[in-house]
Amino acid sequence: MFTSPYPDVEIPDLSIFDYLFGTLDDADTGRVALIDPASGAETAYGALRAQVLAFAGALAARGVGVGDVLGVLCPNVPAFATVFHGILRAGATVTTINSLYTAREIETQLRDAGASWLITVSPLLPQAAAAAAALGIPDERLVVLDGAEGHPNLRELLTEQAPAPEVSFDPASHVAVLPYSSGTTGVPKGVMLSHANLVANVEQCRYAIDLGTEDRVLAVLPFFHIYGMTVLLNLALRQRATLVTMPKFDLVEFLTNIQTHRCSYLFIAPPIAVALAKHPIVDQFDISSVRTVFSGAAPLDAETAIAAGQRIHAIVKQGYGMSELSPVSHAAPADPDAVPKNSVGVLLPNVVCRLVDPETGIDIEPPAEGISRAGELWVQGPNVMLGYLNNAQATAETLDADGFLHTGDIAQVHADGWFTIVDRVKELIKYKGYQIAPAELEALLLSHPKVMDAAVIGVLDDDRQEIPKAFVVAAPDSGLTEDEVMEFVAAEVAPHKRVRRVEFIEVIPKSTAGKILRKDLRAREVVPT
Ligand code: 4UW
Repeated sequence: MFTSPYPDVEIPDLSIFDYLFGTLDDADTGRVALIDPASGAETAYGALRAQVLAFAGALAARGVGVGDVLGVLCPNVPAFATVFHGILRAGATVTTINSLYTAREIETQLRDAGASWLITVSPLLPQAAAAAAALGIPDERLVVLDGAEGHPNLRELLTEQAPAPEVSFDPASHVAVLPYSSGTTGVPKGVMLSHANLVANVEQCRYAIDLGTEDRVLAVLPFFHIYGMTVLLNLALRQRATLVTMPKFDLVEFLTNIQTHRCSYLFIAPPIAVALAKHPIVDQFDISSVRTVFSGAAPLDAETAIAAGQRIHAIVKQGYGMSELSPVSHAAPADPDAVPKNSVGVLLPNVVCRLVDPETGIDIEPPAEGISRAGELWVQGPNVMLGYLNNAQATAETLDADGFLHTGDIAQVHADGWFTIVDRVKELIKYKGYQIAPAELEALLLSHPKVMDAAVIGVLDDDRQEIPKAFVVAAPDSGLTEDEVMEFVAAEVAPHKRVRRVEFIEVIPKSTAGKILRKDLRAREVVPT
């Protein structure tokens, strides 16, 4: 068993609202919490707290409380913070939805999560309304933040000034959020994270990630994904830092926002590090305000990390996380030279982990010197999820009786206590840091009349980016083409889930139990390592 180099921290037994906003003192209330670069509008911490309370009050006045699930389909705008924390303050549960999802995907998640409300913005109303209609969510429970005829909007709800309700729940067992993750196998599942999970992970990160009050953090990673939710919406707000919100990634806008708002701290996924290291346009901007770039969600190679750091004169480092871990378990320490650039750092306080040989089930011992053999990373700590929603079997397969979460990632540990992620044994594919569940694409492909059988795995493209590739058995004489397959999928799923390569084969390799033998397919390919 491996332990953290940090002493344990005390995790306050509070709801996420009380933890973040209950401790707001007079000096904090005037600080800027959020900046919307589009309008230049600034929201101070005191104003944010008032909005969160007012939103909670408006929901409570409409009967929302403990036991209700509300979907949030919204890009990164300051109002996201109001809505997210307002729902939690009302005692209800939030399921955050990727804002690029199609109506079909939104409907699937809302249905699975048991959501009875949906909060969105007008540009996403067509797909939101289609999903809401399919589920029988009436217009008065489909909130359009910036306004749309026949729907409640944010201004209206906040001006009611309804008092925030008295709510009572146990932070340790009450589900705060339901992000969706495919885990180690199958289709996306609701990850039940309690208030205590969220509070714990912020408190753990506070000791391991050197983000402070004076930092201006560019919020380009989506708040709907667990990474942005915890490190931006929760950690940055707890640290009383300032978030500069970006609804979508665009390199020029990204650089412009850093330059204009003097951002000092960036949380990113690896493709942005590649751009910082290589893209010529970076030189046209003054981004000297940036002191730290923190990458996660997919592997970042040392060469890119070093090149990006040298070019922009900033510290570039990595962390590791997973939705089921709320999400952070490992992060590179403040001293930039303490761990190599390809390392995800050391264990956060209050977490322990094991590396288990997937073949033998035997624990890998700490090496006396140098780097250990590779094993599956198992993590235990206060940030480990309660389980998957309505899926005891998937929960039992992922979370063992001792509370260790089997991550499906293969890692190595160095004698000095730092880890590297070297492989993945689960089905999950990551495209630019976003999850793709092969099982979801396979089910979709099988619904095509000309597809007899299909399997999807992650392969590397020419830029060494992981992309989904479909192996398809076409119906005899159907004339099915690669483009037809790709277009069929593209029409049904968010852009990151699109199948980007297709190969027709005679038969999908399967075990006697009918399970797709992904490793046989991987053996034919250049795959991520
Ligand atoms: N190297 C290699 C990495 C890495 C990685 C993740 O979509 P999910 O469930 O969750 C995430 C969360 C990432 C994250 C959150 C907070 C944070 O501080 C941080 O570091 C800065 C990262 O992505 O996908 C989980 C899966 O993503 C892969 C790995 O396979 C994991 O199981 N993954 N980080 N640094 N792979």
